[in-house]
Amino acid sequence: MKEKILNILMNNMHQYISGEALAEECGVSRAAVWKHINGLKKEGYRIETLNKKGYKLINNNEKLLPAEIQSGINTHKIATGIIHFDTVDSTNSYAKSIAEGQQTGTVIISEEQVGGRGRMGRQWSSPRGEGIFMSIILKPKISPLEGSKLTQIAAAAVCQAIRKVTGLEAKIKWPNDIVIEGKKVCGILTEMSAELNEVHYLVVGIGVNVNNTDLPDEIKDKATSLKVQLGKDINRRDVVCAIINLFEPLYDDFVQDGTLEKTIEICRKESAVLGKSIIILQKDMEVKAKAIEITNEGLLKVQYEDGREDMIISGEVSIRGEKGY
Ligand code: BTX
Repeated sequence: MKEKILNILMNNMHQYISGEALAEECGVSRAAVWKHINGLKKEGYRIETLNKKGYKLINNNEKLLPAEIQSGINTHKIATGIIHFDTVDSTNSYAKSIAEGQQTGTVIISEEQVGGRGRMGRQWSSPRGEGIFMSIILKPKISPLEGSKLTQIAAAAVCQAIRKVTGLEAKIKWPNDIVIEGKKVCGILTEMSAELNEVHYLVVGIGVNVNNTDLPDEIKDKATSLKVQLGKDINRRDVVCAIINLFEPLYDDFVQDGTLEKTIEICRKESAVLGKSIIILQKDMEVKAKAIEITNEGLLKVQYEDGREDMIISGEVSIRGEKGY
């Protein structure tokens, strides 16, 4: 109901709509309309109320507010609960702090992060209002050994979402980046709380550079944004909704039917590294190899220069293309 009221207000942006008209269109009482309007205000929407005239939605400056996202998704579990922040340390850290008490699929999203994190203690640049910073809390009944598969599922969903919304040729740089023209546009950080054979929860964190134009000097050479690539602003909400809508079926395939088939098909088809020479970076070591296959389990099969083959599990590994992808 809240989404329906929001939709009507959005379609009549900057105009007053009477409580009576809203009540009639939604088939509820005026008191119920008032209750939902208050709910929307609490979520951050600016709605003006004027006696006798009704309610008017003021431009929300494209914030990624929960009801707005929910009106653009068709999922059953993912993002049925959304917690929105104007600012937060890290959506992954916050998600972990509340995960025990949340149901699977809860999404944390923020307009900015002041302590955005990458893997192994690295930083993730997260300027206000420009990118997407979101984390999904998941509680699948899987073995902890399978946790990294969630990164592949998220990568497949984000890659498809970017292609669908922008038409840009996004590629997956195994295991956790999405790149365009060899530059990083998205990073995925999957974190897990588990015992030896039981997962308590996983948090899949997704950071996408959307409307950034001024990327920090340290990453300028290797990072890009959708806006830089497309030459125009992109609606962040469209990208968020597409990610959520594309993530759920791939996730369901995995947790309900135990199959990663579609995910791996996408990871192979859109791979930025398969068939290419890469450098594997692990702790202080750098080894040259060729990426030859992504297995059905989501591992990367490589061949070293001496001909030996190896299977690489994501986790502590990064790879770099010899030619910069
Ligand atoms: P990563 O360790 O693979 O990549 C981190 C590296 O990427 C940094 O060391 C830096 O070189 C580069 N980098 C930093 N910021 C950006 C950026 N905005 N665009 C491109 N490159 C960048 C990747 O880790 C995983 C990132 C996950 C981020 C999400 S955002 C929501 C959630 N919350 C949170 O704190 N992290 C995740």
